Amino acid sequence: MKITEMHVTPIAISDPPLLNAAGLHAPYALRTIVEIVADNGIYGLGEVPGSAATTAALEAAGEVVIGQDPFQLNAINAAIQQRLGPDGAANRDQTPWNPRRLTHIFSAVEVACFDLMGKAVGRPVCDLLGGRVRDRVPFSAYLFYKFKGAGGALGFGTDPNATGWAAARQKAALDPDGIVAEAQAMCDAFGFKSIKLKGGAMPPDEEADAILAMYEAFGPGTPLRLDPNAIWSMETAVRIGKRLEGVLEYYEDPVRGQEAMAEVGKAVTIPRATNMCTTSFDDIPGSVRLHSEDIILSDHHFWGGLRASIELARICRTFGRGLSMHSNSHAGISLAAMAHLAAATPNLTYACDTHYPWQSEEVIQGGRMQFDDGAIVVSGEPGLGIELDRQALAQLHEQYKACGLTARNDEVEMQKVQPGWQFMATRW
Ligand code: GKR
Ligand code: MG
Repeated sequence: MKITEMHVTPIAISDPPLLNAAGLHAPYALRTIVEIVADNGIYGLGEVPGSAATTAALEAAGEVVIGQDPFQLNAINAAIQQRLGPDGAANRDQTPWNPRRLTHIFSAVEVACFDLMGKAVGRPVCDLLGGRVRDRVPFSAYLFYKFKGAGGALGFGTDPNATGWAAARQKAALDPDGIVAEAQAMCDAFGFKSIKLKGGAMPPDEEADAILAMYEAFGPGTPLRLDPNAIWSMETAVRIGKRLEGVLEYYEDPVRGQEAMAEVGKAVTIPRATNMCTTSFDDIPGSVRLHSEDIILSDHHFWGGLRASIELARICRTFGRGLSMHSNSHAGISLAAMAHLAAATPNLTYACDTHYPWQSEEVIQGGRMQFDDGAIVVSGEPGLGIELDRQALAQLHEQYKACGLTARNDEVEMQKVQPGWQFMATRW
């Protein structure tokens, strides 16, 4: 089997005005969709965080992917690396998301190849990753502080006819009551059993109050997580950590860097998790030496694909790290890939993150994927078990062209609402 075509399509999906340490989500989240077609007519799909640079890099990668056998992932990786050059330094310190280009590009291509391979042999992707250890992949409710509105256009318009979660997700959530209401609406709508609050947006004690309000509302049996995206000082992280001991399931990136995370671990008994200080295989020696975290949030987009994520899982098992999964705003191709990966990863024992409830548009046939009592039921269909909705893809590509965004920049979006606002590596 030979790859004969590779199509790269940037899309923009509506995203509400969600707040985080880096600022405010733009009205649209950018994703890039990759479709790889083989000489037998079978196609495979991949999806990664989008930007104009990602599109250009994927198009360049396409020049060397065409002609390859989709089963030869090592050869494809080597060819892409030769075409694009090696990854630069992760530079994770200054941005809340990971800019490693090669890792991203290969991840998109690799997932599309796995989809293709699965369709070619008539087996689901999880079977190609070692076989499923679970049929259902639990996800967590991912809460954000947010401004009122639905997103989709600057001005954060709301749809007066929205009902259910679509109505709830338009409401503002700027204090503990708002966060509890958001949590209840999201858990009611999707059945999630674990809850994560994206912090770093409000003064730390207010975020701790929101966690304590949820502990009160949901009871001690509900796993709670708080993620300030490394924007707190050591003093704040230790003080707030002490307030939340016995309450949080895990404390995600309270401070910046492996050394600082290790220091928090000496003072606070809550397990520490990261998707910011240990984000690549190069970071593993430092993680082990310092014990910078107890749990690593994997993400196939950022760790270099599905096979790399399985390798990460084994490293986590070897060095006594728990394993959870990180998310950004995404569509169904990513969600399907996350579900197959989690299904085939024995030690992925925490409910995975997903931003999916905050999005409303889809590129896959049949529309939005459904959560069943907080979980995605892993498809037994060949490949990822999804098909491309070509009309929706074309519409979301038009939306990409019309929206004018070329890269994620939450600081610029925040400045539209609060002139002069600036990202700070340590704010509180
Ligand atoms: O989308 O605002 C966001 C998140 O803050 C995202 O950028 C993070 O990468 O979800 C992520 C996290 O867990 O750090
Ligand atoms: Mg995080």
